[in-house]
Amino acid sequence: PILILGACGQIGTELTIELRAKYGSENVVASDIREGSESLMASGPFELLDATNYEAIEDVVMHYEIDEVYLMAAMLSATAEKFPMRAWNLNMNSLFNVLNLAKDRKINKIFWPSSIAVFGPNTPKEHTPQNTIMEPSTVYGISKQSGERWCEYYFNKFGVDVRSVRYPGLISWKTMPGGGTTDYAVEIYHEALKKGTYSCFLNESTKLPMMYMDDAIRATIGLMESDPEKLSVRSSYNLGSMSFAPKEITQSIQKHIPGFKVTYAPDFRQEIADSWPSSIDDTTAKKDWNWKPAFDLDSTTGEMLDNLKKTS
Ligand code: VAH
Repeated sequence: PILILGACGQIGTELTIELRAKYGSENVVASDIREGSESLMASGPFELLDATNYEAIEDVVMHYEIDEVYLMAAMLSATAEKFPMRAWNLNMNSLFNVLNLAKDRKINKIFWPSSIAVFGPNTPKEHTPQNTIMEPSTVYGISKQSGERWCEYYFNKFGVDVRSVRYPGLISWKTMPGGGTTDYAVEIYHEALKKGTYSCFLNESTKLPMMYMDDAIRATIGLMESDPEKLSVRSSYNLGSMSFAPKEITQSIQKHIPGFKVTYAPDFRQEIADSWPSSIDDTTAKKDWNWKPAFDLDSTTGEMLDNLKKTS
């Protein structure tokens, strides 16, 4: 059976749905610090769990005979700048909990998300390589860089089968993101439909690597199902699909909503975004486990607007 920590978050919600569809609801235990949507709570086993509490996780792992853990609980980049020590505690101690469960052979496979936030201001910005300078300047990025080092260490020293991808900004409609710098790319669709206008907290030319959630979920499960012999990276894989700036996503929306207007009011998140790459080289993921994205900006916009209209 599988345990998802942080199952009520932006990625966790969709991973829970997909993994339950694939492996059967009873084989996927969802957990979070608070309860989730009615549909999530009704669709299979759920446990209230604090991902920083080792004994609580261990109890759930033993009770359900869990063998795989997806650790999706974290504090994201914008919020982490406001609460550095809480972010470090959550992001790192939750990882140590699952790595140590695997080291003690209580579970035998882990997925842990890294992020383009591991890169910093002096990292090459275009086609950022798998191996390059990484001096992250955000609390969240520091926690992700450190987490990658620990994952690789536990793989090399203790044979822990931990797998990871560096997610770009993720765009989805089922669950709002919480406290990220790329959240503008989700909010903008909601506001375009609700108000026809949006005030963007990044400037119009801030180009960032982005991905539609369906691609991100497929990549995550695809990596977890890959032959371990083929995996040459045990820190975290670069993962790419598209890159765009607020002005491009605005133009994409205007093809459906011609009168849509965006104003720009950069806030503290501009500095975070400026420290990140503009595009990612994911050759290694393509080579090791046949990664291939399916959504570009216009197909993402079509999916987002269609689904938000249906569910609003
Ligand atoms: C954030 N959505 O903005 C997350 C992600 C690459 C960005 O890590 O913090």
